[in-house]
Amino acid sequence: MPEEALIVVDMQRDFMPGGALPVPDGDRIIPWCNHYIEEFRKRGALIVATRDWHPENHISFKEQGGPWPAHCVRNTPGAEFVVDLPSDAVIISKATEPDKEAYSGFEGTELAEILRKNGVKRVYVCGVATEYCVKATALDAIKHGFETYLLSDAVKGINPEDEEKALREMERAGVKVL
Ligand code: VGL
Ligand code: ZN
Repeated sequence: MPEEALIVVDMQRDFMPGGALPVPDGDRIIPWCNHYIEEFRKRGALIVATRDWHPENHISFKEQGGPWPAHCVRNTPGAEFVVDLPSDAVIISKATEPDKEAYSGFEGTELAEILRKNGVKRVYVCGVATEYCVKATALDAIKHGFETYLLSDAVKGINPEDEEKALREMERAGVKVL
């Protein structure tokens, strides 16, 4: 049983430069994420990829009174992964219901059960955006009792100050920032 899991958060086209909700320089961490996917796969870790998988009328979209432009609408090119995932990667779709927002990969999904069933004790987190979905996922991982590491060279935030704050907040909660 793999004691470890790599959780790649929301590495999707709409979060990259040119996408609907771009994370500045988000594409610069693609090679790092791919590197970790390969390394963790070699050491037998479970590879998990979360994705924002919104319906067209999602509550977080401006048209519905939410904070964000429409992004990562399920089954559209903007929702596609931009990293290379092995065929046995576990794909976790989140925020799939019109009226529910979910930044964390654990929220409203089976992620905690899947990790537990696979014997996972330690999780390593990378992806975007640091101060939103990465932070929420790492904090929930701690709450669920997993030893949690942040691969800080393979995360990217929308706003540098918020990203810095998010890193401190994760550290205070017990996330080990590598
Ligand atoms: C995210 C804003 C809206 C994220 C998702 O992946 O961090 N941010 N939806
Ligand atoms: Zn979203």
